[in-house]
Amino acid sequence: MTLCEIAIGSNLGNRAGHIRFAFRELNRLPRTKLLKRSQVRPSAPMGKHAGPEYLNAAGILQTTLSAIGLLVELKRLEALRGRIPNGHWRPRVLDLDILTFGKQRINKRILQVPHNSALSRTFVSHALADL
Ligand code: PH2
Ligand code: MG
Ligand code: MG
Repeated sequence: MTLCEIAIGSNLGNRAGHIRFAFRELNRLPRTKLLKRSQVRPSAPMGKHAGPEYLNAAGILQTTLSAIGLLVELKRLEALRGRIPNGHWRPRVLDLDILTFGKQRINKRILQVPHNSALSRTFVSHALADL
């Protein structure tokens, strides 16, 4: 059983609806429970592709999935909401990032955990402070 922190973001379409969907579906993943959910806050888009304002949130999951198994599920949820892979930091309907996965350190091309660059962003640290 592993505790992990997930960052949630959306800056396209029905942003609040996408975040509600994320919380609901995270709690329905196989072998997984959503233990805590942060508030949802607006935040100015950070990074090179200025776009619409984001809504950001975070949650804590308890899971017996592997980190890669969880990543596959998160990508599935993003796609269900209509996300089309369109490159790094482009506007997106739903972004679900694994910030931490227990004490594991993972350095694969598809997954880096802990997600140190994300953990240092204010829209992530504000959400984590709620948990
Ligand atoms: N996500 C990004 C890039 N910039 N800015 C905000 N405010 N919130 C995000 O979630 C975000 C971002 C890439 O994942
Ligand atoms: Mg992200
Ligand atoms: Mg992502």
